[in-house]
Amino acid sequence: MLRDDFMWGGALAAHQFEGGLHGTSKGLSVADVMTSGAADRPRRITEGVLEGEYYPNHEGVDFYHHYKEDIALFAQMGFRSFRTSIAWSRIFPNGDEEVPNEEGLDFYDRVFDELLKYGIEPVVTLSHFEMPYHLAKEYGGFTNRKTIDCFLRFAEACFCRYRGKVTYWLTFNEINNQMNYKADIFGWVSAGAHYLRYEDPELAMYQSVHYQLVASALAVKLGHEIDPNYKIGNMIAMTPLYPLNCKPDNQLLTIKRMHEKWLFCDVQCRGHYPAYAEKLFAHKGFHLDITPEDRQALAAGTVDYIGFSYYMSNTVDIDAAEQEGAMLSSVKNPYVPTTDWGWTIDAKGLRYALNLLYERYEKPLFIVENGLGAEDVKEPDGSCHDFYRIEYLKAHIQQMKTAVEEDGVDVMGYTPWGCLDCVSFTTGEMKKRYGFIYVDRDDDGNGTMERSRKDSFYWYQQVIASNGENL
Ligand code: P53
Repeated sequence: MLRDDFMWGGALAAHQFEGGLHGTSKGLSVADVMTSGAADRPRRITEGVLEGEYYPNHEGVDFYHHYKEDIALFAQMGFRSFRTSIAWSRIFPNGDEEVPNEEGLDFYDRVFDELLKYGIEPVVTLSHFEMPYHLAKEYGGFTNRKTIDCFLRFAEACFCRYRGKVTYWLTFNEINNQMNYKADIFGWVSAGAHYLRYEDPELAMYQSVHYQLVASALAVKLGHEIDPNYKIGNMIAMTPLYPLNCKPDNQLLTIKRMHEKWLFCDVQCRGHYPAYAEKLFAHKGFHLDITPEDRQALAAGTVDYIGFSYYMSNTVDIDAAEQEGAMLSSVKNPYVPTTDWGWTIDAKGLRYALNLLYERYEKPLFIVENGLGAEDVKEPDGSCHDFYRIEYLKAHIQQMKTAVEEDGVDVMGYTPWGCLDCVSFTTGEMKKRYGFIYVDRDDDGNGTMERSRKDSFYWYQQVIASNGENL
């Protein structure tokens, strides 16, 4: 059985669903200069907002004006929690102001009040891929130590303002994605930096990651000082890796490649860099700016719980890696199918991930994202028969329950991604949908924004009502 107070809900991120850029005091964020793309056509990052380009995040699915209606639908499903993020550039439009922006603060007051009215607990990510554009442009984002102070001013404004309304916080969304510094989009949204433009992109990435880890730790400490009841977690993209076979080199490669995720979680849970990271910096000759005060900060700011996303597993093979010379690649796993966007569908991988995390840290785990991106069909009568989504979620919830009931893993909650259809992060598309609630909006920005319930809406309603017993 899951805990009685299990936090069933759903998850979204401000830049992907809020909209509310035009006609408000919100500043541009790094997500606001990203065009739309597709599975085979990467999103482009433009120099500011250009005439004639389409930026899907500017309007998202207009939660800014639909929040009452949307939250009522979440309540109807029985949500006990809702994970969202605060758009940093709504609170500090440029990021380096001294004083927060009242209109922005007020918006989230209204959103949190509306959630609390229905007994829905907000779970809030401070930074989900949406640093103010000005900080990226003028400071180089987190490659610059000054950005730590800007982030802390933002964190403080939120921690002080929403005291008594929000208890559960997360610092940086999927902080480990930027390890793939060769894909520009990850460094851009996580750090506000184009790592590839640096003389040594890998060095720039590790330095920036260090400043983010310090910022995260200082925020955890500050949050606890402002309210000792605050529960503050980290957030990693947990894509567990399997070795392709029992070749010893593949086993070792898997350990090595998992370090790309563990590094972040190790620092945020244990409060210091693991030995393999210190060795890596030494071997590469990276003399990072890590002060004794930074190390104290990391030690004093360990997280209360671990938040993570789980969508898929990946598989590694030493021969393929050597051939491509690309250590970050994955090979095909013959035992699991893939989605239309090429992500593996592997429910047991979730149980595996939960075990890996719990064995390593023994901290409560919160699955703050999971789901299936698929092209849905809305029927003329407004219904949507997304049985494939139900199948995906059901299998994952079953594996989560096995991890709790048989393996003894402590899971606090489950908030599937994109509970309301929203703009896809990697492709900027609308047609890659995750929601229980359909939104009438297409890839070119056409549509009425009308909301309607999919079959999965009614299914999830009974899952929550039975605390996961009736799947
Ligand atoms: P979209 C990679 C692997 C797992 C999760 O993604 C990932 C990524 C990409 O960083 O991102 C998370 O919309 C992210 C959300 C995002 C969601 O996955 O590209 O935290 O912002 O929307 C789904 O299908």
